[in-house]
Amino acid sequence: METTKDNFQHLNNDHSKVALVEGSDTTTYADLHNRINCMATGLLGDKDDLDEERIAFLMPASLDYVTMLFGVWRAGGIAVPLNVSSAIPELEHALTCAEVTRVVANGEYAEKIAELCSRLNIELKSVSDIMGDSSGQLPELSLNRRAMILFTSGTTNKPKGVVSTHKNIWAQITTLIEAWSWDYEDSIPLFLPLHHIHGIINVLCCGLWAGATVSLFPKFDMEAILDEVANHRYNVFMAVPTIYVKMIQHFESLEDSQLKAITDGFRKMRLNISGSAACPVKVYNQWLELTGQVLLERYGMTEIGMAISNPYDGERRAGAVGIPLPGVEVSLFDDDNNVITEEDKPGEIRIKGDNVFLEYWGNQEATEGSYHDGWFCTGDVAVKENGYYRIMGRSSVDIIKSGGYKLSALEIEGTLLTHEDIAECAVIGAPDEMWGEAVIAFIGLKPGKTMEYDVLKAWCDGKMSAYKIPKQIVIIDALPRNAMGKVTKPALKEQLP
Ligand code: MLC
Ligand code: AMP
Repeated sequence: METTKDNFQHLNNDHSKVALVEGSDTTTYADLHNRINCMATGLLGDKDDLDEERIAFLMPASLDYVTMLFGVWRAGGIAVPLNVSSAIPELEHALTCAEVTRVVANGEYAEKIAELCSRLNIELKSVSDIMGDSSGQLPELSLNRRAMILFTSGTTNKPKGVVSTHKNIWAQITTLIEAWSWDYEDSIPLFLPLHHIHGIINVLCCGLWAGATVSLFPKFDMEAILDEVANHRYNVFMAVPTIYVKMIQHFESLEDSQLKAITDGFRKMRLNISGSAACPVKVYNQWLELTGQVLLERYGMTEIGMAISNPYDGERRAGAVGIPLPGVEVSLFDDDNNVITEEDKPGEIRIKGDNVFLEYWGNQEATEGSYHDGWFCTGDVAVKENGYYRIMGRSSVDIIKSGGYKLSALEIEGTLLTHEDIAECAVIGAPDEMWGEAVIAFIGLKPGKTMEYDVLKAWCDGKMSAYKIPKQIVIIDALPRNAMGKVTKPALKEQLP
């Protein structure tokens, strides 16, 4: 039987290389290994195996976060990393949907979630409450066991829980280790949210698998990160396009010497990667001009990890996502489910491979509906041009990508419709230089009502994560509808101010 015990070799060895940096604190691989084992032992209590118990944790990137993720894995549980910026109704959905039985959080995050845990009758503990003093016997786990649930928005109202097995995670990591030449000498900053695969798999897990050093930031603290870049602290950098746009804008405010120090820091790196949303060609060119780095763009999804990437060695083409990663099968299909073999003809991207997730937790219908003939259907449309895939967009107008976050227009509409003055509404993503797409809500009010944007924004606060709150509202007499009564969102896009 293939088991997880051979994974993360560097995390299984007692060596003194620094694994994590957090401010001025460092943790070696040996200390991290011990801490994870103590956590796994504490989580087990008197059990031999957590048997896929769902254990959620609400904490930003930190030593505790890493301890929880790997501790739950080693004890045989399913890790459910929660979004630290979620509003309470969103956390409630995640906890109930994944049937979580224990939540781990410290300090302000424990305070945030305490009332909810008590209402849902879920045990809430801190890291120190659980951590054992020493490491005990840990279970041997088959690679086919479930390991993690991440929430992803889709064409349904509420986010679905994507279940990945240890084998899926192993496949998602090892393909990137090979394709991007991850190395023991690498050093990378991690500032992305840790409830999504970009931060979890591409940065944290690949870094620790390779034996590299990962510097943790609780959020994208641009000045602190750029200071370290200027100090030549990192040789690999991974971010969403919005972050490159923000840095390029920030560079305009710098004095020449500061700018030179930072751009030199990037210039000396071995790799800069962009993904999670389309990287505009303009940004690719600006980054090249400023730093000399040819951005490597890649394409992925929560359900599949990374699937397509520009090559590490070879042409990194602007506006394209490249070729299938090792071990990942990619095909384009037309509307009649026929494989497209010729170039320049668009079709839906479908994926096969060990990287593809197991199921949506507790939602067999959605799981079955997302496959066709054994292929996972991504809903993304692409075209192959001179051997490279180029993403053209998504088949659903109800999915928005803003700042690298996938948002469901239907979920945002569902919340807005609970406002007592709103009669009808439709949410769309409008092209935006900074965010890729910005959330815009078209709102029809009940008779005699008026609405100010700031008042609605304040009302949304606490009901949804800040990045889902519409950036703009358009008050409209009546939403355009087709003969079936369905709102025609493309017509709305044409009415954008
Ligand atoms: C923040 N804001 C956003 C936003 N993030 N608005 C739209 N979209 C977003 N993503 C808003 C806030 O509500 C706030 O509004 C204002 O911007 C400033 O907030 P901030 O918190 O100071 O912003 P910042 O820290 O700069 O955050 C921007 C960001 C962040 C780009 C760093 O959004 C981020 O970390 N995005 C990465 C998401 C990610 O990892 N996606 C990967 C998913 S996995 P106001 O009005 O209050 O000022 C995946 C698969 C794959 O996609 O292929 O990788
Ligand atoms: P998520 O569900 O949050 O994992 O987001 C996955 C989605 O992000 C994909 O289905 C794509 O729509 C989008 N995406 C990821 N990488 C890229 C990219 N390089 N270009 C365009 N879209 C991307």
